[in-house]
Amino acid sequence: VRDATTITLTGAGGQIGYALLFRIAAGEMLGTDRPVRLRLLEIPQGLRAAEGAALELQDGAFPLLQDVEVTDDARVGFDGADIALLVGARPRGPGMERADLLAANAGIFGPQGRAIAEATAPGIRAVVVGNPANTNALLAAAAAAPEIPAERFSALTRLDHNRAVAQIAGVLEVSPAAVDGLIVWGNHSATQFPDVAHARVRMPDGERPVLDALAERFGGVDAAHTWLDETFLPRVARRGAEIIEVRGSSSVASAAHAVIQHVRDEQLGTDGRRTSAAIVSHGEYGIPEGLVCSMPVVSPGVSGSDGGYRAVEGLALDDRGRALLQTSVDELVAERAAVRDLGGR
Ligand code: NAX
Repeated sequence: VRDATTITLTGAGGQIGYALLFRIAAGEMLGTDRPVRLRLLEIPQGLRAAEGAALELQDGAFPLLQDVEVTDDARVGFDGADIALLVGARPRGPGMERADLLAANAGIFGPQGRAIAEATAPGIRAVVVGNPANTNALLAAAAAAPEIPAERFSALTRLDHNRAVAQIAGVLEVSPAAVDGLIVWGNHSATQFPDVAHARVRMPDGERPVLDALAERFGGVDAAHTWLDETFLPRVARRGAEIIEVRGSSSVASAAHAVIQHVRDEQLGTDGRRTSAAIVSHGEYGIPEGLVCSMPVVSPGVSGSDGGYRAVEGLALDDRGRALLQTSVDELVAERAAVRDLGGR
């Protein structure tokens, strides 16, 4: 059994927090050989809900759970954290413009970035879930510099990735495990680009590119592209809205599941398998440097301050793909411009 890992969860009194905590305590995120210490960071209005979750965690009598602390003080909350799950964010209120939303969250993620730089363990990895996730991650990373390399921050697009895999698996009538190499590019928003160009699928009669399997399914390459453009892409990009419409509330358990997978893959490694995560661009695929943009990634796992997600380079994008990625990148550039000088030091 290894030393305990300290995990700080912000927004621990909220819905995703509630869906996450018990799975972490059960060892589903880091493995059943890793004891965990949980720090639940909330704002004053959320403290009682987080305290209630802490009582229930106690009632789970989880063998791996060493300690739970609930606080509304960021310095206490991030003290010694090895992993930070930044889920708490300011939701869009009635009549709130997107610019107001960006500014309100800049006021959260800038200070949290500073607190992370000052209080966490040297190998800290932070994933931002709270929306607008990519730009919140950019702000937190900027505020944590220079103490913490920007590469230690990521934003969650694994839910989008899973949604895309599930749609492909559904239409081809295979298990999601048979679909490999799909990529979600861009922003965690309706402009995202779920890309199947490099994906492969194991069909009962052999493995092949997803595009070939779709052409067989729809009776031709053109019909496959029509389905991708008119059904698949909008369905994946607007799935969050569909869930709200049907369920009457935003995605919670599927989001928590994606967080578990994102962190597990980053920490324990992907075994060379590609997945999608929003990471800081170094100019890969022409994405402007410094943007937190979803792209294909692998992780060798994390050991000390090494490892974590890195971009998979060299995959070809055709004209359609380039244009779709550019639309999402333009949105990220606009978000960055809107929050420049907000939230930093
Ligand atoms: P909830 O409103 O249920 O919970 C949010 C919690 O965060 C609340 O308890 C609130 O008190 C707390 N909070 C607010 N500001 C805080 C701060 N400064 N420090 C600590 N805690 C703070 O929302 P929930 O359904 O849990 O969703 C959380 C966030 O995830 C939202 O921003 C949501 O938009 C985002 N999502 C992101 C997804 C992704 O794929 N990246 C998908 C799911 C989800 O929509």
